[in-house]
Amino acid sequence: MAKIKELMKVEDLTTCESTAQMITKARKDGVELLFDRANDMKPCPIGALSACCKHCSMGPCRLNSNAPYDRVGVCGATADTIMARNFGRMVAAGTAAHTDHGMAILELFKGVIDGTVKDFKIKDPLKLYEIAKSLDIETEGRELKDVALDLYRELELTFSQVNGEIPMVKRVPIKTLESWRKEGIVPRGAMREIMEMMHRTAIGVDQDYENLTKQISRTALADGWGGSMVSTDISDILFGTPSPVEVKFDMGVLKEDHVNVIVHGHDPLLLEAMMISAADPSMKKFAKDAGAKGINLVGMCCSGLEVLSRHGVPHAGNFSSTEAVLVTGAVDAMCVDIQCIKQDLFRVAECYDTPFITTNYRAKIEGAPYIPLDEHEPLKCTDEIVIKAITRFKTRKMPIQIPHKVSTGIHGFSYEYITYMLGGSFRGSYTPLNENIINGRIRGVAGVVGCTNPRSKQDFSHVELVKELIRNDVLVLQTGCSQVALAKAGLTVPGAAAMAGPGLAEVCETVGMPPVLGLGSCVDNSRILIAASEMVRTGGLGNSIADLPAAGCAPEWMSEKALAIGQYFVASGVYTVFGHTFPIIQGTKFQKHLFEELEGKDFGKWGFSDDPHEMARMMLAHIDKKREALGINKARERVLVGMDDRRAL
Ligand code: NFS
Repeated sequence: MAKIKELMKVEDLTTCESTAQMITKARKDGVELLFDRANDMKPCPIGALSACCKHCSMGPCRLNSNAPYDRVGVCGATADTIMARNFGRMVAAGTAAHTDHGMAILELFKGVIDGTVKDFKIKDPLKLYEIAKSLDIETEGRELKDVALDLYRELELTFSQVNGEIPMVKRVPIKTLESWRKEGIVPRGAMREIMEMMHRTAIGVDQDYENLTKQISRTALADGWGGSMVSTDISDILFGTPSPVEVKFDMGVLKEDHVNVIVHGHDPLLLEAMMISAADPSMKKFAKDAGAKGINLVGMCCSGLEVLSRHGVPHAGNFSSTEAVLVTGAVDAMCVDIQCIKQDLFRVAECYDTPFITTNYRAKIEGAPYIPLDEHEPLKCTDEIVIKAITRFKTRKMPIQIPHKVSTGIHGFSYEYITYMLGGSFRGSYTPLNENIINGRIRGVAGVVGCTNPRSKQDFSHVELVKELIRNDVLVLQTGCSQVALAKAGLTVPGAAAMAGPGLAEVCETVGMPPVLGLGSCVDNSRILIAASEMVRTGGLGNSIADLPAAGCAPEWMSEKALAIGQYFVASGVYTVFGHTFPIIQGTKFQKHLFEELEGKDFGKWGFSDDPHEMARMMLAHIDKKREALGINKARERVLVGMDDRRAL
């Protein structure tokens, strides 16, 4: 740990007790973590405002909030153009991440249909038929394989379609879709949208922030209703659609007497394959022979979230804890695939003698071992990793210190399960949800999602915000690292209804559900879009997603993927609040456009605050505004049906 001037107090860095313990230990061990680096590296003030343009070599041109608003770059680009261009490229990068992931899952699906991939099969044919039907593919009396092939061909358009509208927009409420058509932002294939976004943000092309914003929305929609949605749906078809399952969270899931294998990343394939390897009797015997009680498979970040909601695999923590978990000394192997993998993990792993393995050709780390995961023989990779882990267990040299904290939560609330949960097998629908919103027991719905970021106290804003929302009768849907924060805080159990307002608590108690529903990884934000569409379709809450008493928030975001998600929620009609920082200069035209004007086009709009209580206030005010517009702002008195009413009926 070289140059750090003054270390911040651990209690100012995180509210996660396990991570706090490990930061303290790492400091004692002389190992630097991202929290310390964040302290040592002040963010560039111009970059933080997105007021720097380096799209050509006449610059880089730096404008900032102190410069006069009419200061322009060498080519004449205004602050609004520069900020919109930068924003567009960030959204394009986030969209590329989700859609490339989605495409890889679709290719796996093709391999399963062709029979070239043998370790996986179609696990949820019902969902396959459902999705096919929703895209107008003939299913009646046809073989599963034929329908699957048609579905593959149709969904390939999500990525490659040059003109027209991508297939999944058939699931968008018609009024929302009409507003997109009016604005000219119905997405074509993601490749086309990302290509055009990159083109339009090059030097001397699109220099009108409003026109750029249209392409930003179109690109982001190709993510939310495209790549991400395909990723979720095909993963469900291949690995099973989640339904509620009890899961253990936090670093206490590591077991000193077991071989601990951590899978961290975003593609469910690695963790699904690892489950097969870890369950193999010969591997189990090998682990026993090495003196272990068994193999303990643990997930982290988003693939961890996806797989836990399908199989109940324990989860050790979110983005800001991935280095800290290595500090326990108890990790016998950490393997990673794509996205949110900090380069420094390899160095920290080396400090604790933990094998660290990259597995995806897209995401290697200089110096780190690479064992390719080939979907045609995935177990070749995962078996080798398990063997490495067992070998490390046998020769453990590092002292072990596992934080004991474990929380248990119920997760895996897919859109399909929510339908069933509310009405049972025969009357499953979103009607009870809508009715409870209309009668005011539930004030509204919020999606609280996204990353953790060492520049805000880990988990703090997620937990504070969600507590305040449920206290105000807002049902909270969650994905990503935010879901992990709330799971660790113990709010994903039905008992957490005790912390909810009386209306929401009553609904939760009746249904037996937690007030905070975990839906999965960040690509599973598409589940929130589908749930929102279903609420519109069910009736009584307006005609477009923008009419719903709903809001979204990513209080501790850090990734470009989060900006893509935020923009597709905004374009879909959701008021979306981001916390901690926003890459924009306040008071500019571009800022006004994103934060105010978009709402006038039947879209949502952006909001920003760095205080979770203020975020809650903003979201509640928006929800109340929508309730007022729908004429349901006054919670109706609960009317009990008496004998006279029954007779009248
Ligand atoms: Ni989402 Fe998943 Fe977490 Fe943020 Fe990273 S893990 S895709 S980007 S940090 S929520």
